Amino acid sequence: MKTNSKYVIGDIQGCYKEFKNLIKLIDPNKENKFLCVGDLVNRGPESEKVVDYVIKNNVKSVFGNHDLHLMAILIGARKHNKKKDTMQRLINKNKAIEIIDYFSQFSFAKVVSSNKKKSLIVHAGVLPSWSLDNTLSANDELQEDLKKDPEEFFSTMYSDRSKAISKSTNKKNRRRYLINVFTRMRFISEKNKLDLQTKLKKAGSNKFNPWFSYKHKCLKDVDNIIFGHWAALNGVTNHNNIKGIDLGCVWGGSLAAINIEDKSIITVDSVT
Ligand SMILES: [Mn+2]
Repeated sequence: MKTNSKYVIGDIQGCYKEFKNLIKLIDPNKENKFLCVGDLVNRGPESEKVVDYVIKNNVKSVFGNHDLHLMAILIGARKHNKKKDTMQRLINKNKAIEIIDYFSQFSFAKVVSSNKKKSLIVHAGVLPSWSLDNTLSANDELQEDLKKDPEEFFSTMYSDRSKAISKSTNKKNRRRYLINVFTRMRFISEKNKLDLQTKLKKAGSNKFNPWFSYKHKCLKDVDNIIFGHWAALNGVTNHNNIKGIDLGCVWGGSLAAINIEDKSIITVDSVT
């Protein structure tokens, strides 16, 4: 295994055993760097162990929808859904402040450089019309709001806001839309309207296409875009510079890490 490489790890979702197996493969001598594509927690069996490891080892991530959901629960803006969520043991540990403090350092979009290659890391995606500057300023806008008033941020976060909105109109709706773009988007129309209902490979209507199938302005500024979130794709985007790395570990698939330099992928099988 090469040393001094940089990797991005796919959606862990509480799959601690697979996470540890993958780290052993990509970072046996603790010389490589990695960060996560978000959704560290939920749906899987051991979110509490993943979070412990992440905090102890200073592992960084971009925000996924499930990470934000955990923060909303810990802050009291949302209830743990017993039917769908699997974070009760994590919540019972009473480490809300520590976890919120740590997760608050994450961003919605992050640029990682390795030699001459630049990659943009996001959980779900970015708008085709965004330059890298636009992407990073949308990230800054959200991060500032989150830090300024986390309670307000999380109590107004949940919504299927799907239509784009300009800066001057309604701040809450704009924030909801931007959060949905970065952490939940799969299909989008030419007018930047999101279809947040479909999780499969095909949209419900032909007005909507996968966000990565459009021409992306920010690929002028970065070499690659790396995302997770969309397990049904099984990593297939048919795009040389936009790479999906959610291989559905929590659904019995595998957990992936991509080397940002040569885009090679290393996987470990789900153990469940
Ligand atoms: Mn997700």
